[in-house]
Amino acid sequence: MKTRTLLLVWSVVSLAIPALGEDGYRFWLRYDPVPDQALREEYRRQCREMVVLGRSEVLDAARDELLRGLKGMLGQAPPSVPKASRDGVIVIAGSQEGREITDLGVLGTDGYLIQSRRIGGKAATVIVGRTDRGALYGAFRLLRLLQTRESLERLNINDEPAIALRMADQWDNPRGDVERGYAGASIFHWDHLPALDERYTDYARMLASVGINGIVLNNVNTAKNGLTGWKLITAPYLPKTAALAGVFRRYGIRVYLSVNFASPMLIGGLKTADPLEPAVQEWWKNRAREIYSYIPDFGGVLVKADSEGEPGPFTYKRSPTDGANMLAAAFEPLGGLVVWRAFVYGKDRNPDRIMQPYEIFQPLDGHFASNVAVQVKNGPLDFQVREPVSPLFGAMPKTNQVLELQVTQEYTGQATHVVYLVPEWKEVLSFDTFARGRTSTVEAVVSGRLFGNRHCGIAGVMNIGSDRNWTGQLLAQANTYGYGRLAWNPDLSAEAISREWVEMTFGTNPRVVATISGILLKSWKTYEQYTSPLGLGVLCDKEHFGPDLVHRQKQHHADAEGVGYDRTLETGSGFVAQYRSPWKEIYDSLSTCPEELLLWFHHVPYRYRLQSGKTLIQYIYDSHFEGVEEVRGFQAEWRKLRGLIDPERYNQVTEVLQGQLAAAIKWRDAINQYFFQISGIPDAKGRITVSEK
Ligand code: GCV
Repeated sequence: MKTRTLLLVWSVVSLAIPALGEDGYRFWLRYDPVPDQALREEYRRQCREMVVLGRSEVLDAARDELLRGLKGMLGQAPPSVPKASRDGVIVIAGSQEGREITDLGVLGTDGYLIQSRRIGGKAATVIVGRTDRGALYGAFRLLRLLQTRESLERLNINDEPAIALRMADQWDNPRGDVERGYAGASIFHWDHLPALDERYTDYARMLASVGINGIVLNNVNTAKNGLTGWKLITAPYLPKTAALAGVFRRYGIRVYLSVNFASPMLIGGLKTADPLEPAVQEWWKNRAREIYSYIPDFGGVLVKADSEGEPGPFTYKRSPTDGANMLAAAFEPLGGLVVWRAFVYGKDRNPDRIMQPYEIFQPLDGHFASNVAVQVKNGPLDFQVREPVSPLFGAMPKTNQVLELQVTQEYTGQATHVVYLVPEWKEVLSFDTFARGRTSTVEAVVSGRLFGNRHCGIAGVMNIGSDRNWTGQLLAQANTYGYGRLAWNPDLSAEAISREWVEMTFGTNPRVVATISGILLKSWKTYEQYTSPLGLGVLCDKEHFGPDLVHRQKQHHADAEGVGYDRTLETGSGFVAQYRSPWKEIYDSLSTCPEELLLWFHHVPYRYRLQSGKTLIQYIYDSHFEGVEEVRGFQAEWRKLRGLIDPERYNQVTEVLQGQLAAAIKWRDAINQYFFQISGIPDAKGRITVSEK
């Protein structure tokens, strides 16, 4: 057979069979051939050639991605031409050139337009960005349209991010491990850098495809227990960081580093890190200049100070504003941001630990420099499966605030449990703080819209590692994807996001989409059911894996009569007072407190009747049994996919669900046993007997 015929046969065959060796590495940017021939032909007619207007490395990345995606999905990459020569041209234009083609109107930073229109008399699909980065996002959007089999006819898309700063926070240690990482080792090989690894580019593509524009390369813990993250701002490491910054820059992502507050001592040999000491201030200014000499567009620094062994200004009886503003003065002339975490608590403060961040930070509102942002975890404690929203949101109107979410599943099942966290994050973002009357949502705060603050944002503690499928547990990729999509548009529904992700990752077969989405959308509630329902809070062991209720008594306060942490005004810690009305009153009263948070705010007798008429204790028992049954339901659903998706990924998830079932049973039995024994109240359905232990 002649070579041309062979190629033709191969291209027909390769379009018909799914790619072999599926392992999840290609995440949602798979670009497999469009199987429907008619649709593929239609797309081909619409993507016959490509014109790139403008020159920059970000536009190059956009062009390369389009070529790669179109080649994969259509079997041919459109030739790049200087000017539209026939119908079916894709025009991609950066910030300057775009203005000459179309009116960008009030399109915001990082936004893009995609329009079907005629250019030089030819039918074209035009992608124009407000910035080159916007054009890159537009390119990913166009590819998504094909991946989800949308029509390319009469396009008139106008999209921009709601939140300016969309960060990926890595808890990666330079020695190679990842704190709270469940997907293998760190992808960053500091020993080999500045030599680059292909995976860096693929990670940058992953992040850019969902609109992430900043990455903190290292863990917020930088020195405790022998960690060496503090070294990253020293001369031997800066060329390595610069090399990584080069990779991410091409995808519109600025690089940040976590720094140690005591760096002037650790690195500079000074005797103090007191922020009011001129030598310390000078040291940071010089260090900032040095960093920028390697990385001119360096984003800034993230600081975990006075927290869990990391040093901070408290050592010198100085405040977080003293510390943050000193750093801000060093980075401000260079365009750098200082992100200061509010995850601060200590033994000598309020015994209800969750009250401390508000007590420390709220009074400082109005005192932070304009290039400081205070980063607050979604809840007042620490990424539990259910927490109320942190009362700090909306309580610091004169301060840039960043919402910190945990994409890695530290307390939500690690790589063992399928838990899609987007529904939780949606609840957080849409929570009304009532800071300025109604619709003062967390989203309105962290988009900067509510108070007009410039450097607001959202940060996700990422869940990726060196495992071939990136996230350890394959379906956890939906969290990576969902985090980015929500950061871009918090109004997207959890359903819409899961549908997009499934279609891009597993294909558009409606049965596949409905089945996987169905599992994902139930999974957060299911995990809550068999671990910690009704706002019970932290029940896990010290390593945060299995259950250990004895060790967590100070969190759930279970005794012979009842369970729950009394945080009410009259008899409890008074935490409810940190919320504005009406939340303060709603949470304070047992009868109005939302049941999913009941035990977070109230100590409740076991025989108390919930709205359903069920007693509290029976609810706890039932919830755990029901949660386990839900996991069995997931397994049954997943089995329906056999033959509809590739066997490799089918088997990967089958195994995960087996492990999840075993773990869910362990949680159920440990918790139900504990409550059975402490309350002495039997399960009305007779399922719990005294354990032999
Ligand atoms: C990076 C929790 C986690 C720690 C984490 C810390 C933080 O305590 O268990 O691993 O440290 O939060 O957010 O700083």
